[in-house]
Amino acid sequence: MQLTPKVREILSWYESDNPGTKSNIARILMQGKLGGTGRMVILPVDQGFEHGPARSFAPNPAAYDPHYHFELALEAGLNAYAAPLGMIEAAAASYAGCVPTILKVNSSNSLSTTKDQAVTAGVDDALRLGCSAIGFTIYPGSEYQFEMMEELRELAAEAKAVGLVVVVWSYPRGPMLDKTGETALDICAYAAHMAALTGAHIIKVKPPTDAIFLDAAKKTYEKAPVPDIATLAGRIQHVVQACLGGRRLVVFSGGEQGSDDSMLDMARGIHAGGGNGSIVGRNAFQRSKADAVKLLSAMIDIYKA
Ligand code: FBP
Repeated sequence: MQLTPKVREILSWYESDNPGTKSNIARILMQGKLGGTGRMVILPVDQGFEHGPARSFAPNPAAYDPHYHFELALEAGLNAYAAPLGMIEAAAASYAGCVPTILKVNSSNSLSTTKDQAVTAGVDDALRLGCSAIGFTIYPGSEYQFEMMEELRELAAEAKAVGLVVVVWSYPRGPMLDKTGETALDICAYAAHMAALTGAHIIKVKPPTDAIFLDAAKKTYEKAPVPDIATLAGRIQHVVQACLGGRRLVVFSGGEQGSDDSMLDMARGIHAGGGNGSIVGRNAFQRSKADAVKLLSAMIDIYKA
């Protein structure tokens, strides 16, 4: 496979990584309809763990079947599919080598009152299942944030040593953050930066609002305002900058079911701000397959432009 100049450039950002990890980054970047562009659309299906099976799959019961998500990722021409151990194991043989997979190695659930996640899979599982990457969530701001970061340190070192990619979901939450704070621009950029500092190759955050939450940061933002903070593109650009000056891949999550138009607007903002793409779960698998493929294709067309 001939890598495009864009993918070669991106690989050059990862100066300490071995050929195995670089090959796996390339595998994700070269896959699907956005292959070679440096942009990505990824399907994450860990909501069954995080929110429960009915809340996740009842809107489109076909999505209870683990095979469905591989088919969706393939039909839509996505770059990768991310899921917890059981989902990948249940379809591993049928789809071996078809689409790069990201094994989600920690998980939370809606029965917990604490902002923490359990480690539910390991690097050995990722290798056994032919995954390109491990995925790990941190909750900056939670009472357990430091333990989560320490777990990530160990798993990331192990993954990198055997040539896997590390994808970090960085979701601020915890006692000092209200709903506004969780997606405020300063907090989102901070969370993305911390993920980059833990050694993530690919960073996943929620799209930021124009709120500035931390009192300690307000003065700085007043003195050095974020250009175009009123637009999603301006805010995305700030988050990209926080990802080691744009030297790390950053993708933005889709959120709860929204209209096609709202998803396309989001993709336009991410594209214009220089983000590397979207990681869209509920807005993909809660629609019928035909509707999901249509929406994802329209998003892909925006990223291709
Ligand atoms: P969605 O596109 O469905 O929002 O998926 C992205 C994601 O990060 C999932 O991987 C995760 O399960 C979910 O969001 C967590 O959502 P929330 O923070 O709303 O519980």
